Amino acid sequence: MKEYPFIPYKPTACDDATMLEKSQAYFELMDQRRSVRHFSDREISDELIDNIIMTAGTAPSGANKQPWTFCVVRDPLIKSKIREAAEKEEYESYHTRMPPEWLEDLAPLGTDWQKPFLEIAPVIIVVFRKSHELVNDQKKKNYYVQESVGIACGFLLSAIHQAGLASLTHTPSPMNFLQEILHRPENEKPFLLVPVGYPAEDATVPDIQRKHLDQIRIKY
Ligand code: IYR
Repeated sequence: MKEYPFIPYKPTACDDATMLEKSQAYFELMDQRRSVRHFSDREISDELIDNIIMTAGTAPSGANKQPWTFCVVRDPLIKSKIREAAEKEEYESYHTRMPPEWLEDLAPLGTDWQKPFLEIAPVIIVVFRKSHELVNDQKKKNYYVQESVGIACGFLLSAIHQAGLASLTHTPSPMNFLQEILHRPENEKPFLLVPVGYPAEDATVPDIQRKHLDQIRIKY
């Protein structure tokens, strides 16, 4: 197998004070991001979504396999099918599958089995992970797929927020129905469903707190 040619790499370095300023500004921007469950139906452009997805596609991945597909759903009929299937699973989850402890943990957040945002948000991005590629009918394995796609989703969420839009990480469970509704091939499995849009005028979010730095960082 041929090696890639190696090219010089110079990240956008600047002086220490500017770096500190930029890192502070980025933290403050990301600290504003919240999961939103109440969306406006206001449209967002294809170009905006394409830039966001290109940003997600810059994520590192095992052996640079980029084992992801981002489905952009705007079609109201497909959105209503997704809502119907998701609510069916979520109804079962909330009523019979989630143990009491899980329901107790969710109660302060006010979630339930109903997911109107799946029809209201103008765009749903459904992220698929590719366990392998099919090259001439041969299975070619991908590596660290969960990690790679998880990182890409992080990039996706930060790009959505940076553009000034709201999103939700939604994981109806199980979510195989997405593979069927979106006609994805056998090597693609649904990973995350992300409604994207403007928050509704009267959108609210729970007043949660982030853990303090001392609770999440250990120095050696
Ligand atoms: N998937 C369900 C339940 C849910 C689970 C967790 I963990 C959350 O942080 C939020 C919701 C739902 O979307 O309602």
